[in-house]
Amino acid sequence: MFKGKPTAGNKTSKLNLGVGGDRQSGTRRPRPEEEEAEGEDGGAVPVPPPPPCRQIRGQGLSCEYRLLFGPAEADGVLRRLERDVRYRPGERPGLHIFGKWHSIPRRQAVYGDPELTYTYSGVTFSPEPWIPVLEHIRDRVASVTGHNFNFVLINRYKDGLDHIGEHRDDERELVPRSPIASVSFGACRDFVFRHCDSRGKNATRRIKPVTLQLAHGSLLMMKYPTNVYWYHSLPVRKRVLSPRINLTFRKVIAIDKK
Ligand SMILES: O=C(O)CCC(=O)C(=O)O
Repeated sequence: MFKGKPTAGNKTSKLNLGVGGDRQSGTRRPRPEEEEAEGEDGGAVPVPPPPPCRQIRGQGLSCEYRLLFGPAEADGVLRRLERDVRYRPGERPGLHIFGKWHSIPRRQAVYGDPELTYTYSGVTFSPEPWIPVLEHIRDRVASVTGHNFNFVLINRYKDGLDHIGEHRDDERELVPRSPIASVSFGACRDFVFRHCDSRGKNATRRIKPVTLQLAHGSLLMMKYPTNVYWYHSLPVRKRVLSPRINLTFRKVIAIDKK
């Protein structure tokens, strides 16, 4: 099992997601139509209910969180990700921010449909073709949410020192108003949303940040208009010693660069 220690953030509102940890906690009784279906011989076969999901709401914040994979399956998926995902070290020194190249404190890879490209902090990525483990996760997300994604950005954090700074996923290649499906494996890490009006010295409003803990095998659906109003980050957490892999599935439009 791959577990990190969830840490306490004292200035943020921490949501008790109720489906946290590594356990599936079915809090509501399944409706009768979810309980069984008819098998080929006319006998009843159990149909698993969809995983329970929590709504996360704020001013312009609209997310859903659920455990998508049980612990054993999540362990297997993580092993396959560690074995099969190819990160591309050395191809670029990092990200181009305010005219300077910075090395990034994590490893990245992009996979997706062949005709797509995606520009992220000044770097244009061409995706690698889909591989079976990524298709497996993508298809599970589609079956639970009804959304089909054509692109995935993968971030691997070797431990709690690796992180991602505050940003919004507002790249012009994204299909307008489309959701982003964020699937996590490995160490449980804090994930912080901060409203755009409450950032830094020029904050015009006081809206509490929202901290979630993204567990092994979990899915966070970030729905419109979350990315218009809320920045998100994965802060440093020194007590986390094990790796984490996060996959953000996106709907990307092919842009004619001519
Ligand atoms: O690792 C995470 O949970 C966050 C990743 C992220 O913010 C991104 O891919 O834009």
